Order: sequence, then C-alpha cells, then structure tokens
Amino acid sequence: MQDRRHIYPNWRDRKAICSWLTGFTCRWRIRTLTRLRALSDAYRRVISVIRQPHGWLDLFVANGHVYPNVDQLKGISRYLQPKELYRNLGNGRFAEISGRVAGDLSTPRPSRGAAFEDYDNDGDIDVLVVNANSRPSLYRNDGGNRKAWIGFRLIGASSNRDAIGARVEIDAGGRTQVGEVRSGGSYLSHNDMRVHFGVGSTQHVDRVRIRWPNGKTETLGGMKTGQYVTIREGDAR
Ligand SMILES: [Ca+2]
Repeated sequence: MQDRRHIYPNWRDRKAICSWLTGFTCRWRIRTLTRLRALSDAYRRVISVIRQPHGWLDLFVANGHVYPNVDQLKGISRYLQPKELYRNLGNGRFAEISGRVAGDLSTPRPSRGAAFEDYDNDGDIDVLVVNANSRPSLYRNDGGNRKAWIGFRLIGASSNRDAIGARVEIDAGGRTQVGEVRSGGSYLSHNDMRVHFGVGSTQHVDRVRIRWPNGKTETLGGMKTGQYVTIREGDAR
C-alpha cells in the first residue's frame, strides 16, 4: 500500500490540501485553511525552556514545517524556519533576543527536536537541535556561566535509580527555586537529567530540600555554588 504522505494534492486546490493534511473530507474554504495553518504552526513548534544565570526560565523555540511542499503555497508558511530565543524579563513578560545572540539561530532550517544539556560541564546549558534530512546544530552557551549556578544529580535507592519525578527546592540569595528530574522533553529528544539552577551573584546555597519519587523528603545544609552535586537517596538521613 502506497504511503499517502507521498501522494501530494494539487496545491491550488485548498479543499484537497485540507483533506490531505487532516485525513478527512474537507469542505472548508480559505478561512478555515488559515485556521488550520495556525494550528499546524502551533503543533510544529518545539518549545522548551532554559534556566539562565538570573534564575528565570527563558524560552527557546525550534521551528520547521513538516511538509517541504508547503513552500508552494504562497503566504501560508515556509518549510525552513528560524529558531527563536526569548529572554525572561522576570516580570511575566519575555523579550525576543534571537537576533542578538551569535550563531545561526536566524538561519532557516527544518528543525525538529531540541535537547538541553550542559555537554561541556562548564555550568551553563547548551542546546542540540535536530534538523530533518540534515546535520544537527549544536549551540554552545558561551558566557552563560558568568554568574553563579549549581546543579544536582540525584541517584535513587528505594526510588527509581534515575530519580525521575524527584523535586529539588533550593534557597539561595533570598529566593526559593524549584526544579524536577524529568525524562524526555522536546520532540524525540532527551535533556540533561541533572537539575540546574542559576542563582545570580550568590556564592552559597542556604538549603536544599529534595522530595524523592517515593514521597520521602531530605534536607541538606548549605553548599557552595559553581558545582554539580551528586546526592544519593538516604545521604541526608
Ligand atoms: Ca555548557
């Protein structure tokens, strides 16, 4: 049976396009197709967050339409699209800074998954983006560790060994921040499982409280920033 994804409709026939995209018989006209485009745009976007040195979570968006043929539809969308980076202003608002960072964030590519990890262990979060039918893009974060940071690797004992689902709460610099150990993240991507915090100019974390997946909690005393700390379940009892 031939894969319907490779049977392309007449791109001037909007009803046929609608049926091809949705798998249903469509009677929608241009207005509905526009709405469909908006839904499609929302679906293809891979939204993830990066915790920056100021402690607020910024927003990174990897874009790329799923169908190369979309370029034949003028004004609808583009197959190759730029990535977007938004800085968290700390007041509930974000500012786009895509054009203010080095690298090729603004170069249109068919991007899919985005994985976040401090791959060079220098204390800031880097990003690996997978692009369809082309080489992946690695964005090394240079300068993200100029301010203080701390990271935690949790190892479960009675909980699962990777401590997936654990919650880490820290008090530092008069603020309380919370992070969780999670598996997966963006589309077909897996993030660093260490829990990373940016703590501004603070050189000391006052308290670390961990709630393990089995519900038990542990509290650790102060520790210096600028390091990854490994904590095994039961260490603080
Ligand atoms: Ca790094």
